[in-house]
Amino acid sequence: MKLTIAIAALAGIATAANAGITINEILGNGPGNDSEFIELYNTTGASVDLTGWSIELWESDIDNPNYGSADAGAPYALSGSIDAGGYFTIANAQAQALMAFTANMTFGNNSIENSSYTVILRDNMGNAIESLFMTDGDAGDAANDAGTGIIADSTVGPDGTFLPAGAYRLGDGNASWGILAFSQTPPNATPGSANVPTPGALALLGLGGLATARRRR
Ligand SMILES: [Ca+2]
Ligand SMILES: [Ca+2]
Ligand SMILES: [Ca+2]
Ligand SMILES: [Ca+2]
Repeated sequence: MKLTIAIAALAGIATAANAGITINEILGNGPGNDSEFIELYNTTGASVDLTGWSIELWESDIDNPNYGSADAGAPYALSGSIDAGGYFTIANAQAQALMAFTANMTFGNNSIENSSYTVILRDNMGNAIESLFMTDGDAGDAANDAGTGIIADSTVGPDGTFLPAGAYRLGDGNASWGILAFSQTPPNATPGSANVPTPGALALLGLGGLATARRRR
């Protein structure tokens, strides 16, 4: 028994160490027509080549006939590298203009949809490195990988009865998430720079557990 537990623990550590790159922040439905970006964060002490990596977005509304299909222009093929302890952003032009940053890669408008979706980060071997389920809370909506149900590594939402505009880890690489405000009054998005926990975000967590890192079907 003890041996089994020890092996499981080691396996867990190995998985975390292998991942290294984490989905750190996402804004899918923000000010303007739709400011959108995804931020990755390198938790390791070495630069990582993202060539061949991809970000998938899967339609996750059970009442949508496209449930389980790739959203918008997904998957998004990544290129370039991410520095040790650094960030990598993919964003639409509007988000870059509004938030005054230059993304590592640019995608088109409406690249992240505004109802339940599942984000999967995949490495150059096709391994699922991490998954994030953003949900509007409707019964039946579910995290999935091309239509096959998964238990997402993280689930965020709903925000009231809506899909959260976005989500950010409460500190880079933190296991817990806060919800980004649609208005981009605090808590503000920080594409390409450190995530800063805010009292507002922590209060959200304390009140309703609206954002969690818990696994959910
Ligand atoms: Ca829904
Ligand atoms: Ca959107
Ligand atoms: Ca959806
Ligand atoms: Ca950030």
